[in-house]
Formats: sequence, C-alpha cells, structure tokens
Amino acid sequence: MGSQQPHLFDFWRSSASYRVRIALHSLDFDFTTTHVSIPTGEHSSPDHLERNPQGFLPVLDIDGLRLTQSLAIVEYLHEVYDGDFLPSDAAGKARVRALSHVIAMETHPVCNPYLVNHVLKLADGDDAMRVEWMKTFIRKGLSAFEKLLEHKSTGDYCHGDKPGLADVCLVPQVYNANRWGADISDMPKLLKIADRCEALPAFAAAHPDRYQPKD
Ligand SMILES: N[C@@H](CCC(=O)N[C@@H](CS)C(=O)NCC(=O)O)C(=O)O
Repeated sequence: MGSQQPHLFDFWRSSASYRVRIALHSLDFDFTTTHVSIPTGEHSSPDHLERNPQGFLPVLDIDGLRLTQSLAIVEYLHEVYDGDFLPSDAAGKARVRALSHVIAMETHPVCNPYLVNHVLKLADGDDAMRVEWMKTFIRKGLSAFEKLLEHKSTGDYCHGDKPGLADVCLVPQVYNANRWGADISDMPKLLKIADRCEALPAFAAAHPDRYQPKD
C-alpha cells in the first residue's frame, strides 16, 4: 500500500460513491473522506471541478494517483490490491462487467441529478414528475438485471458464491429503488442477493446512513 492513507471525495447518497466505499471496506482500507454536497452545488465548485472536470463523485486519491469513475476505481483496487471483484476467467469477467454496466452505464446515469433537473426544467416539470421518472428507469434497469440473473453462474451472489463487482453495483441501486419508492417486489433474485450482501460487514460499513453528515 502507498504510504499515504487513501482519501475519498464522497457524497453520502451517491450510489457511485457507495460502490467505491463498499470496495474500500471489502479490502479493509483505513481511508478518510471529504463530503462534497450535490444538493448545495459543491460538486460544481471550482475546487471539485479541479479534482474531476465532470463534476461527479466519487474521486479517490490513492497511491499518489487521483482516480475517477467508480468502476475504473474498483478495477484498480482489484488489480493492485488483490481484490476479489472480478472472476479470473474471461467469460466470467464479461458476465460480471455486463451486469455491472446494466446498472452503472444505463440505469444510474439517466437518474443523475444534473440530467433529471435539466429534463424537468425543459418540461416545466415538478417533483411528482421526478419521482415518476426515477421509478420508471430504476424499474426498467433492474427488471433486465433480474432476468440476467436467470443464469447458471448465478449463485449466492450475482456471479458464483462470492460478492463481486456486480454486487457492488446492485446494492446501491436497490438502495436508490427504495429511496424513490420504485416497486421491485417482483424481483426476488436480486432482492435476495442484495439482502445477503447487506448482511456482510463491508457492505454494512459502506451504507449511506454511516456517511451522512451530522449537521
Ligand atoms: N460514471 C460515474 C458516475 C458518477 C456520478 O454520476 N456521480 C453522481 C452521484 S451518484 C454525481 O456526482 N452527480 C452529480 C450531478 O448529477 O450533478 C462513476 O461511476 O463514477
């Protein structure tokens, strides 16, 4: 491990940040955090844009590097710290990445505040429309995920009997589904896996409630 303690620029409710917190806790990292608020616009401040020109959370400082993009960060941790987030075979890796991308590349991005706020502005929309949007796209993404779990490689977790990258993506997305009231009660496979993950110490330690600022 590099001599400096890893430092995470984090927003407690950000599911991309939640993914990285799960990975860091899974590897027992002792890391520090700076909370960067999305609701107050702190993520669009010059200081944060300097860290990440996209204005997104998370950003991880580790090993003298500044890393952005949660999946790239988890894969870095996998490679450099002997993580267990991806299977070793090519077919397994492709499947785990595909599951992860259903959430991280398609479901989560269309629910990002900057995008939804813009759509609502164009549509003269209100909060009820926001909730409807969230429910629609979270359900659409997770329904496909549920279908993809009908696969011989699904085990106690999304792929086999150890939690990996797909589970790291799933749990924050289920948290979001609950937050927005999306009905996913007809998705027993993913709900069971998410429950199993949440009972693990690393997932529990990364939960948004534990990172919510006190004031
Ligand atoms: N693909 C990026 C997405 C990061 C991202 O979208 N972060 C959200 C929070 S979950 C964000 O910072 N949104 C700011 C905004 O919507 O203005 C990743 O996986 O790290």
